[in-house]
Amino acid sequence: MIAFQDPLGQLPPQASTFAADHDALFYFLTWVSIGSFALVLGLLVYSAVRWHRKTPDQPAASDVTHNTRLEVIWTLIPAVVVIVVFAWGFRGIQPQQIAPADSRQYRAEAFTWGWDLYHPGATQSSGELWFEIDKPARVQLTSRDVLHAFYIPAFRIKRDVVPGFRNQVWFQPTRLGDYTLYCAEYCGDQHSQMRRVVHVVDAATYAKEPWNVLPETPEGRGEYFYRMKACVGCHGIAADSPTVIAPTFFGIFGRKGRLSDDSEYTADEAYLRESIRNSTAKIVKGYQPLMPIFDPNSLSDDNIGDIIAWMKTLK
Ligand SMILES: [Cu+2]
Repeated sequence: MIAFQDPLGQLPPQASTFAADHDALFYFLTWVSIGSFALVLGLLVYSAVRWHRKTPDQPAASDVTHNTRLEVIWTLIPAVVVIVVFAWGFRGIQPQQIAPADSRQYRAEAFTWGWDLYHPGATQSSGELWFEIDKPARVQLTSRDVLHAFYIPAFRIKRDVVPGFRNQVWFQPTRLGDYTLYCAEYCGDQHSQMRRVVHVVDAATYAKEPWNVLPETPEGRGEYFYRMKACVGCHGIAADSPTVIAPTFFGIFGRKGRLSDDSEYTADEAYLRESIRNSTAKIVKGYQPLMPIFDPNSLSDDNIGDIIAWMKTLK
């Protein structure tokens, strides 16, 4: 591993063992691109000024049409640059392919538009991720619906999350702090909502399993799940929230209305439970079945109870 610091301070902090090498290659490419752009443009401008025709009938200053030596040079130099970039990139990507045997096993399942994130051994998902500093972590990646991509810029890792296919990524965090996980594959309307905080913590903090620490009241937990399960992307919580994609949660408990088959519904406890667990069972008139399905690993019955307790406060 080489030690390379971002000379312009334009990149995210280097928070994994992959970052320094990645940044060195990034700046090599940047400088080579700027250098060749300046060289070509400079020669072009110089030639245009130096040898342009001064009068319409001025004869050409030179009748040279071909220079083999020059052509060999301008073919060889880019070829060497391409080979260097390929070799550098290849060498850099190799260690990213195989996770060390002692990696902690995480799991991330993407859906429109959020993430279910599982810590090692956990059967219940959490909304954010905690990693221990200097410990390798492997994340298994699956999608419930469409293409997404697991992207943590501070770790310099990005991997496609493909429906029907298991992908994985690994890294070793080297810097304490909070970073951001993004979806890097445009996946629909609320794609930009697919951001989550990832924490790099010391061993003592990690041992306390902070991902199991939830708000104390049912209403507090309900609001937490509302944000973490990405309900927030479509359902507003104010009386005047937009209701184009999905109904607002304001005053939802006890609300009456019509379903797509014109039957009547009342949003009581049972109706809300069913609609959160199995969103396509009943569709409110005028809406599309867009909401993801939440199985009990993603959202337990207790979690749903918390959400309903919180919904009752929205009025
Ligand atoms: Cu996505």
